[in-house]
Amino acid sequence: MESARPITGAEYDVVVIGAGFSGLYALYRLRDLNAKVVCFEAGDGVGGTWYWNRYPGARVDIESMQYSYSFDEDLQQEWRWPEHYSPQPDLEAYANHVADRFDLRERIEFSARVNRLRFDEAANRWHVRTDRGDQVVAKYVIAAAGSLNAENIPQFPGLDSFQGQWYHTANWPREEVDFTGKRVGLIGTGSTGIQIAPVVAETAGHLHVFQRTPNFSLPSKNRPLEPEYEREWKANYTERRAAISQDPGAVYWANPADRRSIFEFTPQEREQILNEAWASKGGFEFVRCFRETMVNPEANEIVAEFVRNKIRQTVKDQAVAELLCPKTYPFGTKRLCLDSGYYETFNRENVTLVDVRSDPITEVTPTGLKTTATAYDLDIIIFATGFDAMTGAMTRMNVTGVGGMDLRDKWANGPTSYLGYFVAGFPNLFMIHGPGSPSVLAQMITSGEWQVDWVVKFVEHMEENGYGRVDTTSEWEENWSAEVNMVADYTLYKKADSWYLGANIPGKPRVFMVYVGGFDRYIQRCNEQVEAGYEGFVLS
Ligand code: N01
Repeated sequence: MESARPITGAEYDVVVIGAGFSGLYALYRLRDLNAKVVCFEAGDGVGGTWYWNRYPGARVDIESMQYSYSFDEDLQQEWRWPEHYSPQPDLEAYANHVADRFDLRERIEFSARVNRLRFDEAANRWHVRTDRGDQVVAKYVIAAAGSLNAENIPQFPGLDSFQGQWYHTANWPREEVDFTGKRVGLIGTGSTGIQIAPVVAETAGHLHVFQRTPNFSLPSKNRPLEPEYEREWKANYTERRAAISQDPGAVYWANPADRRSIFEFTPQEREQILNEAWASKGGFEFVRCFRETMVNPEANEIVAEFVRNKIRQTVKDQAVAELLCPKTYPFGTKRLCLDSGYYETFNRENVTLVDVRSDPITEVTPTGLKTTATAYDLDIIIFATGFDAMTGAMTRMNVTGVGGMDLRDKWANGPTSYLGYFVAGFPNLFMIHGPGSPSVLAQMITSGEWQVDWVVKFVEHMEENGYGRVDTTSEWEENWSAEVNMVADYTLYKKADSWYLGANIPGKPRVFMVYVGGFDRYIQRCNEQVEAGYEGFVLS
């Protein structure tokens, strides 16, 4: 698509970065302020995560009846989701529908990636540039650029020499990639690898799955949405959306959480409860069988071993099954995956699991890739190797704040923020789903809506009271970091080398970046600080 002419010299009230679900909602809400707004979007369409991650098998892991906007009653009543867990094309279609229905497109500049953000202290204005040549000035910036946006491509020597095709799943082409008869190598077994493997295996000549760390995956039990189920949701949206805002994961659960302790039951009873949940519930409901799964190592191990046994029962070759069993970190401390037939894929003749923990990948060659022990001939390499999560979208934008401070320097020892929104020394810059926010541990459309509402109210407060600038202080960042760490320490989350800790990126400081205190608690904390007279904010 030919890009429009760059905008130069224009002044805006607000620049929104990213036309994903939060960015779109920000554009919608900012209308109430009558503000002059522009949104820069790197892609040539809306949808953010659901625009970029168009790999085969990409699908949401929260049911679509709730992984959807709540702000407009007509929208939520009229929109029809064909399946419980929507595939990427349906989510992208929904984002497009919302952009059109609410006339949001006119304020979006597509194919314009923000690559420079500079704060002018004297004028309290952000100077924003894009790779398309835009140069504009704005009082406020709302960065809705995504927690999982900056792809991680491991720097294997020789990648440039590869004569086949290679793709990162988060930058998948629109054109269909034909795997028929091809020798395919898939690197990575996180949520993405687990979704793409079964689909590729259907047509590939041979699929090698290069696994460094196995993941726990639960059956999604995805199916077409039953009309009765849809009717029930639509009749009860008000109550259910209200329940979502009271839930730590911003999720509506069909069954109330079981507050019973796992230790009240005999091993046989536990097995029965877990089996019933596994067989009937689908999705993350399984995690809620017992109250202490995510905080007590012994309880966690019982659940972990139950899931390992499911893997052993599903995968016929027991040596392969053992390799697929996660044993080095507690259940759920790396993001849990939902799958549609992942483990069954390893029963296919045309699929081989390669353990690159014991035999690491050393280089890409013109004809495939090499591990320390073996050379693999491949036509296609798929990198399902994840993201420079939580911080990558921001640090890749060349952001400089007060005194020319570079955000990368500011975050050299790990990201800091106040409430996940603000970084001291970077005034008038609001992050949505930033480090220190609940991010992926709360259902992201709802938590994004809530964060955007909070930011818009904040901006309203500033405008009504004639403020030109809002900043926070290092002290308040430290307080918030301490709170983020305190709640994480109460759980088992820090025991895994996960992207929550930056452990997937070589050299990234090991700092827990997600607020695991719960979306409900997060709402409370953000509101408390405002009600306490905007405590922690420096308004001038
Ligand atoms: O990325 P990941 P993802 N050599 O970082 C491996 C969301 N999401 O794209 O674990 C070999 O989880 C790496 O190995 P290890 C969801 O929040 C949601 O899968 O670091 N392997 C790992 O196996 C999720 O958590 C949905 O040892 C290398 C994999 O690559 C987040 O996105 C769907 C390697 C990366 O896994 C990220 O998921 C998809 C190397 N050098 C994603 N470097 C749904 O809603 C990395 N790996 C369903």
